Amino acid sequence: MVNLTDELSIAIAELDGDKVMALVKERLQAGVKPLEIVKKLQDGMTRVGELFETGEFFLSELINCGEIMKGAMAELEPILAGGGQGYRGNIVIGTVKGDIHDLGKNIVVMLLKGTGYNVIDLGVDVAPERFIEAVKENNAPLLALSVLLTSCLDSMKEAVTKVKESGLDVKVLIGGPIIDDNFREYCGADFSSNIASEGVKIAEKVFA
Ligand code: B12
Repeated sequence: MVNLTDELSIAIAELDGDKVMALVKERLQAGVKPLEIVKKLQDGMTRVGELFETGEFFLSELINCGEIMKGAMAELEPILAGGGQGYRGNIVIGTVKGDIHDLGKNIVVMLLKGTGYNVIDLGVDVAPERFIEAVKENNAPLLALSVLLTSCLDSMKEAVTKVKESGLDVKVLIGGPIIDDNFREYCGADFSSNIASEGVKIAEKVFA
C-alpha cells in the first residue's frame, strides 16, 4: 500500500470532498504550484485504486473519487490552462477505445492549452479511425493517446499501428500510468510518458 503522509492525499483517499476542495484552494492561495497539488491528489487516488483492488472499496467509491478530482481540477484549470500564449499549432488527443478514464488526459489538455496549442480533444473510448480522421481534418503534427486499463493496451497498439499505416505525417505520443518505453517500442509510437508536463516538453520538440 502507498504510504500517505500529506493531508491532501489523505483527504482524497478518504473521499472527503469538502476537505479536498478547502485544501486545494488554501494551497493555491499559498502559491503552491498546481502540478504539485495534482501529484498529491494522484497519490491519494492511487490508494483508492489499491483499496478497490483489495475489495475494500467498490465502483461507487471509484466514481466518487473521480468526481472529487473533477471538482479539484475545476479550481486548477484556470491556472493550468491560463498561460494565454500565442497559437502554436494543432494537437489531437483522446483516450483509446474501451477506456473511459480521462482525468489524467484532461490535465495534459489543460497544460497544452496553457502553452498555446489548439487541442482537439476527442474524449474517451475513441476508435482508431476517429483519431485518423481528426488528424487529417486538423492537419495535426502531433497525436496524443492516453490509457489507464491494462486490458486496453491492445487498443493503444491498434490505434498507433493504424495511424502509422495511414501514412499521415504525424508524431504519436502515448501516455498513462502503465506506459513505459518498452511498450512504446512495441507499439511503434514516437514518444511516451507517464507525466502530464512531459507532454508539453515533447510537443515543444515536435513543433520546434
Ligand atoms: C477515478 C478512477 C476511475 C473513474 C474514472 C473517472 C474519470 N473521469 O476518469 C471510474 C469510476 C469511471 C473508473 C472506472 C473503472 N476503473 Co478506474 N480508476 C480510477 C482511479 C482511482 C484514479 C485514476 C485517475 O484519474 N488518476 C489521477 C490522474 C491524474 O492520474 P493518471 O490518469 O495516471 O494521469 C497522470 C499520468 O498518468 C499522465 N497521463 C495520463 N494520460 C496521459 C497521456 C499523455 C499523452 C501523457 C503525456 C501523460 C498522461 O498525466 C497525469 C498527470 O501526470 C484509478 C486508481 C489509480 N491508481 O490511479 C483506478 C484504476 C485506473 N481503475 C481501474 C479499473 C479496474 C476500473 C474499472 C474496470 C472498474 C470496473 N470494474 O468497472 C472501470 C473501467 C471503466 C472503463 N471502461 O474505462 C484499475 C485499472 C487496473 C489496470 N491497470 O488495468 C485502477 C488502476 C484501480 C485499481 N488499482 O484496480 N475508474
